[in-house]
Amino acid sequence: MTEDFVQTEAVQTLLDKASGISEDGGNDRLQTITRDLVEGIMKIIVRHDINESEFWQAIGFLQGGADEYGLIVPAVGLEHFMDLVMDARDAEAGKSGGTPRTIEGPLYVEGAPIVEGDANLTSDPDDTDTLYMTGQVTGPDGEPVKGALLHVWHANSKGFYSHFDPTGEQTPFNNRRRLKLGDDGRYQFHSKMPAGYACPPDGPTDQLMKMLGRHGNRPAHVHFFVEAPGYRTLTTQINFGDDPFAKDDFAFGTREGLLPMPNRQGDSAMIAFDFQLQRAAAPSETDFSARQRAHA
Ligand code: MBD
Ligand code: FE
Repeated sequence: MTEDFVQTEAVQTLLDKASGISEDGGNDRLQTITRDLVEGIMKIIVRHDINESEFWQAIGFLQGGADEYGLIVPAVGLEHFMDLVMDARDAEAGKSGGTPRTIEGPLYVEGAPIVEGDANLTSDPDDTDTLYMTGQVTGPDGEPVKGALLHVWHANSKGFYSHFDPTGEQTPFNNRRRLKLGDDGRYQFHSKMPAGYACPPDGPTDQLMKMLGRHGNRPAHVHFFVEAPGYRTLTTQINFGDDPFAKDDFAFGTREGLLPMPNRQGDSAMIAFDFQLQRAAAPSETDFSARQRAHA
């Protein structure tokens, strides 16, 4: 059998009906996308001779993995692909420059405390080195960005994030803050050094990675959203350049320009990192994406 099977009248009629494309009502864009999506799956079934057992095995995986979609999506490269798509669309629209974007990941929590000045992000005891980070948020001409809010979140020394910690040991918003910056756009914080992240052992993502012959590890990293009036909201992160997984991130979040070397001395590490924002070309560019996010 060849993929031409999908082009037969019986299958094409099925697709028209199943996607609602031949109905008067319904959402046109959703009908078109649904039709293409289902047709794509049909072609894959035929191309790879997928039998009934394998088909239901795949459905079962998607069902069982539902609460790990936030992890499966970056693991298979789709979240990074969205960054590549947004970069390419920006380039087409003549929008360039500034700190590169990179994936948000599934572990942001809304409503972290808003703090000013030299901030401590870590509420809980954690027997590890201290990370000191400083830098400045500027605009395209190097002007300090006024009134910025810098969202920061990272894991603890076990690689666990507060609100998602399987040991249940962390207090709310540990290693999560929103830094309210002044007119000079400068920020400064310290916290307990994060360790790299590993997918929950034997969970759906971990199982998939093993079956693909891959690992489920990320290097130690710190996530950021940077928002400021008149500027495009930036989603990014830094990964530690000296981590063994720095260039082997299962989530494809590490990017050139986002891989600083921590300056380690004794029991502390310093990272200086500046953010450059693009100016918002439309008010909507100061918004966050419509992604559903956890809240405490
Ligand atoms: C993380 O901490 C993360 O940032 C991503 C992208 C995926 C899983 C865990
Ligand atoms: Fe992360």
